[in-house]
Amino acid sequence: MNLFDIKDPAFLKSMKTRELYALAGAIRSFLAESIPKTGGHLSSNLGTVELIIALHYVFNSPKDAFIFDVGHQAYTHKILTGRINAFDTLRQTDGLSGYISYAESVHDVWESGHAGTSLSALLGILYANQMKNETGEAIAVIGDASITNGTAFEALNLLGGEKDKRGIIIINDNEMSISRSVGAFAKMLTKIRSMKIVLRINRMWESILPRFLLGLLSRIKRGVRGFLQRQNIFEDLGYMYIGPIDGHNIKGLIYNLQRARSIKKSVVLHIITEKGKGHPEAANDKVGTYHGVSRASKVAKEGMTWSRMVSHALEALQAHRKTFVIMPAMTVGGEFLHFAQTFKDRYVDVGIAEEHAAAMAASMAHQGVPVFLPLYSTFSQRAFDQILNDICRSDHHVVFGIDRAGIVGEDGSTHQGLYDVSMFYLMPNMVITMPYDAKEAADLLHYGFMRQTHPFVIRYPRGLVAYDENIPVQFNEIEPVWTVMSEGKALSMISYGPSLDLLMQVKKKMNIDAGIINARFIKPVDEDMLHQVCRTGAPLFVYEEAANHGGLYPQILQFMARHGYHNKTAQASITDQIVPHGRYRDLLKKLKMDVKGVQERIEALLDAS
Ligand SMILES: Cc1ncc(C[n+]2csc(CCOP(=O)(O)OP(=O)(O)O)c2C)c(N)n1
Repeated sequence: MNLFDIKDPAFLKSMKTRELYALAGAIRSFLAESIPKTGGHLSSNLGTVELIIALHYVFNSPKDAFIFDVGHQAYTHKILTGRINAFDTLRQTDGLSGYISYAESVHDVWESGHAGTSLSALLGILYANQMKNETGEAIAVIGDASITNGTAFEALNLLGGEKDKRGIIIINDNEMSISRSVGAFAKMLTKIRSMKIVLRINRMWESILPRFLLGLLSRIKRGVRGFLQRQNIFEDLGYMYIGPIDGHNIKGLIYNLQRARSIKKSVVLHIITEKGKGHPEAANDKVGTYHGVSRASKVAKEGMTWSRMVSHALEALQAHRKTFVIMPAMTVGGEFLHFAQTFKDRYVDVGIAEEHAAAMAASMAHQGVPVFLPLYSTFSQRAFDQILNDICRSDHHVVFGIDRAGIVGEDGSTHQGLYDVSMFYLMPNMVITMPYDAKEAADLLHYGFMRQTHPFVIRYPRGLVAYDENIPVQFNEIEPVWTVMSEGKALSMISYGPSLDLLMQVKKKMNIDAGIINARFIKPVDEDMLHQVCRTGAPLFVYEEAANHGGLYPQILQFMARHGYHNKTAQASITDQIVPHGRYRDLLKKLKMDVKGVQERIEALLDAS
């Protein structure tokens, strides 16, 4: 069949097993070819092809709700629900989202992007169905790493105790998070999985026995297992556990999904998949390089990622201060692989557990250990309470590396790093910084560990920075003040981070006598510099690639009100809106935060002055 003709998953129902396998082959080939062109989650999607086909074969979406944890592994679901024609726009501006999207399809019933929420969503649907007298099933697909997330455990606890509700939880176990899964839960799954003989025997019976005999056999097996073997954690929590099941055997998947549907209590279906299946490099990748791939680019990009630059500088800092790194599951994206291998005793990957990581950091800091806690800006939101209550309230000296700060582009609304400045601003004792360039980043890192005693944030964006790894890192003393990057009298422009480059371009393009100030210490503000700037009487323009509310601009306005300054002001930032996925430069343009947009804002400001 032609994949491009698929409009709706109903066509699957009449297909023979043989045809379903052919379909899986065609989808996998399509994904392997298409994803590298647009960028996207390669390995996770290559692993879920048969599972998603079997789900749509057995259940009736959207009456039956499919909930995908994170939502990064659901490309086959997008294809079966009629979206293949838009795959060349995947993650592009105005194109198909890389995640589940309410706006795209009625079959998309749970958006997240952040890990661990699917089981809560499942419970939400079960309760909503009860309220609305609806009968649909709710099925959550959650990875072996995401299920170890605290929020997933909270829902697992609740659902297991529900007597009159039945949810189906599918654990998609590929032994991998982005890198290898960590912790005791992963070990437990390995133990169940390592009874490979069980898997092999299951597979054999499923391919040769008729259905009624399979049912009889599984009842006998359960009886024998209950007799001989300790129950596993899921059974202890009140679930019926079915598994391990080969997640690439469509016949077996269909049989077991139908079985799950016929059981009265909540079910955990433990399926074993191969991340990256069908793509030799992705399948053999134990590090996580193929979890997400970037769009193929014709131009060689210069520089190094900010993440790599920071981890490299932190390695150099070890000669001055031994620091411990607590990493919640982002070793690869955060570029800490080399650090982890070099300083094995100073590094722990704690899994997808940002809240835990922050509380643990507070405790280590209280013990006097210098801790570096790298968090993507968007995932730092998860740890709001621990950062506020356990770190800032007690004024613990933890240094945060807030990665992917600002607009992240293709990952979209769930991943934009726009809220951390506001979030950290309201936290007492917190010091917030953002370097303009690599040199300033190294100096701030040094300052953060060697001179600060308060909780300290260094934010840095996605993307590249000019940096040569071969030149030994220099750490220079830095004062907690703003700097003047360019002198000028007609206007003062204030920003932080690489956005300052954009202001320089604006100055050049408009040919105006503007001062440009690097507010590298976002909190606390440099009051001396603000007095100097305000006293000139010149208008002020503040640019922040961050949410407006609670950002630097409101602090400057408060400062001016406190001190009776009446300079005209204007700003560019992200104000009370959701920023979708797309190319970075397209998004800046849409937000009127590119050179042209800023120029217009400044012209209006100067006209009004
Ligand atoms: C709260 C949060 N932290 C980190 C991430 C980044 N992240 C996206 S997918 C992923 C790994 C998920 O692994 P698993 O659940 O096993 O699914 P798989 O990709 O292996 O199918 C991580 C850490 C996230 N989405 N949400």
